[in-house]
Amino acid sequence: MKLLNILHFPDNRLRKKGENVAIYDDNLNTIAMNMLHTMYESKGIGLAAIQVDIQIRLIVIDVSEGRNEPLFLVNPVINSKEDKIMFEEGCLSVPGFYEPVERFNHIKYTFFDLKGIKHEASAEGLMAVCIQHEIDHLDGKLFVDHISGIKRDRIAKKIKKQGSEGLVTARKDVPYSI
Ligand code: QAP
Ligand code: CO
Repeated sequence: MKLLNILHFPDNRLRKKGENVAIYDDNLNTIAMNMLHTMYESKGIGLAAIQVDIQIRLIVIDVSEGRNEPLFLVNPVINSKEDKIMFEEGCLSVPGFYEPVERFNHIKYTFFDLKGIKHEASAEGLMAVCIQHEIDHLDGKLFVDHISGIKRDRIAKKIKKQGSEGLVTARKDVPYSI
């Protein structure tokens, strides 16, 4: 398994959108496993393909205590959302910064698994927030887009200054494609 390089805000590549996955093959599975490995190594609970510079609609999540209940969401879509809440969020692409964001506490969503089988599910609390956060990534959106522009600019400046590139180091010589 490979550790992938996680892009950091304000990298423009985080603004790209993910394409729907059409082929469920070994390549997709390899990307998913490498993303999961990278997320666990980075102590994250969610990671979207866009964050590792792969422009497909794929998310890995694990909000379990034991960090042994991974979820792979391909082409996820939220069909209903209810009950607004404020949730303190962070992001592997915005290391060291946490801000409250308005989200929904209950969602219903559909997704495909790595074999291409469609599922319907519902989520609440942390899991629901995490799915909303990760789907934002697939649309080029970050949690800092939900906070004030002044705060956002200040965070961008600090991340650039600390040269946080490479908190998660990975080979940059292996391109992924699908
Ligand atoms: C998104 O975020 C999320 O700053 C996933 O130094 C966050 O995994 C959804 C992380 C909160 C819901 C609630 C952040 C790790 C991980 C950092 C993450 C850091 C190390 C963030
Ligand atoms: Co994120």
